[in-house]
Amino acid sequence: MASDPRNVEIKYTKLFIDNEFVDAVSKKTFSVLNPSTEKVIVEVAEGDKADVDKAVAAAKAAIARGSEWRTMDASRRGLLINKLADLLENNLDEISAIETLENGKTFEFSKIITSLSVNVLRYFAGFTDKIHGSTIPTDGPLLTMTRKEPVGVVGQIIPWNYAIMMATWKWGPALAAGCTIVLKPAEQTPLGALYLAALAKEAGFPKGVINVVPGFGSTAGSALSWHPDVRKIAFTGSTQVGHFIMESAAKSNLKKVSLELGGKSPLVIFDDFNVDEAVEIAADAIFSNHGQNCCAGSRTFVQSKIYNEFVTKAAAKANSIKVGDPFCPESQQGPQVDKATLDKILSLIESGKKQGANVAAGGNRVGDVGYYVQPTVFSNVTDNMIIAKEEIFGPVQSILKFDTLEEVIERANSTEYGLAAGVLTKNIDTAMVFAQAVEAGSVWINCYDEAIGPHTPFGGYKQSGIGRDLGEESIKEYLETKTISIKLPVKN
Ligand code: TXE
Repeated sequence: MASDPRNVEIKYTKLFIDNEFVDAVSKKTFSVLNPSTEKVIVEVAEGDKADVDKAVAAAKAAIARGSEWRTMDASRRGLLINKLADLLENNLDEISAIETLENGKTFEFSKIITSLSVNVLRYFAGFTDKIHGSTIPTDGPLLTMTRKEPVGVVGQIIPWNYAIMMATWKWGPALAAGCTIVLKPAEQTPLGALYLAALAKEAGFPKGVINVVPGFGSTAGSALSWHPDVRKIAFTGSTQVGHFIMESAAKSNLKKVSLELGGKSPLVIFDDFNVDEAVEIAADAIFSNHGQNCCAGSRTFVQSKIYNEFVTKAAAKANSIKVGDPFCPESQQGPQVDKATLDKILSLIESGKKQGANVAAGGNRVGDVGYYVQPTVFSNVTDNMIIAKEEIFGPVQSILKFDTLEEVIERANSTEYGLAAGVLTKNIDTAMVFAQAVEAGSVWINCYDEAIGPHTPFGGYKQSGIGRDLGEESIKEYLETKTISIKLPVKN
């Protein structure tokens, strides 16, 4: 890699179909921008329906009866996934530099996230030969067993906030189950996924098992979710697009659907918890990855007795966060991913000001080049304000006041989202009552955002999603269960 990671060479800019990098059928390209400089990094081939058709055909051939992939020993599939993990690890700095270049997260954070992605692949590599059915004591002289089979070709559509990690979250369980893949990365961040595709080829995956088609949601993404030969679609992104995906699955071929969508997750802080520690946990919960986290703790509920002290300290904490060039080691927050995201965040900040919330810190854009936003803290936020209801997906902390456990459970749950929640208290009863009552797929007690690793299922209640990523549960999303019964001459 170049000695300055900013100058990392971009080697892969075409669609990856059938183990080859190819131009789009239309020959069209689109620009990938650096959110820190607003300059074009590179032009990338723009996939559309014709390219999705080609990629799905390749993926279908790769899983046809008698194909190398379908007849491969499960243990060998595991070796291939492990090889991919090794290659990712060996190229960690380079791929992390690409993530920072196209996404804007700090280089230090990119490296942490890429190494977590290595762990994800290793976890699923270990699963390939441990996926088994059972024998069932049916009535009559029968031997009945279940067999787990891959669902077939899967379409995967991912967002830009963790470009590499989202690809590994989706590829790991799909490959462990024996499926073949067409991935559409987000239009803002196709480069990391293309790099990963090149590593998959180097690892030795047979052609057609993994295909990557960069392009836009309404064209390439939509073509994938409507495709009649795609048997399952896995999506991470906005709740709005989640609705489109469900609709296309319903109206095309009833493909299976798993969705990991947005959130407005509550972090509830009781007055028996150390305020300084709570401020740190709450800041990490909202400001990590510039607030571009589906499970961001974006509603900070603080009990009345410590409310004022918490707000003062939370503002000081936000003011201390260093915003700047994501490749600079001192930077703790880089730019937001693109202009549309910046504009959305700034307009939501304006709505907070207009609706009477108090700006305790930040509240503005930083500079006029690059999509930088000041870490922002709002106090005196009430449940009816837009900033307390809509997913901002930016570095904006909204602090709400509460008095009782019952009240805060009710308010925490009064949202259509249900991805995550946190509670900080020294009282085990309070913690457990909250954890059991809150409608969320992940709940953290006395921490936030911890243990999102390969082992733990991750997903949402209500309109935050359907199905689970990660953990053993995620593999089930990619499997069919076949029941086979054999008539025997005698029961024994
Ligand atoms: O998401 P989109 P965007 C939330 C967050 C953010 C907002 C908008 O609040 O501010 O969504 O972000 C593809 N058919 N989250 O616009 O549009 C698209 O190309 C098929 C939360 O980036 O949902 C990209 O690959 N695919 C979230 C992916 O969907 C379509 C992470 C996500 O884009 C499509 C990202 C269509 N019609 C945003 N339209 C999380 N859960 O972490 C778009 N896409």
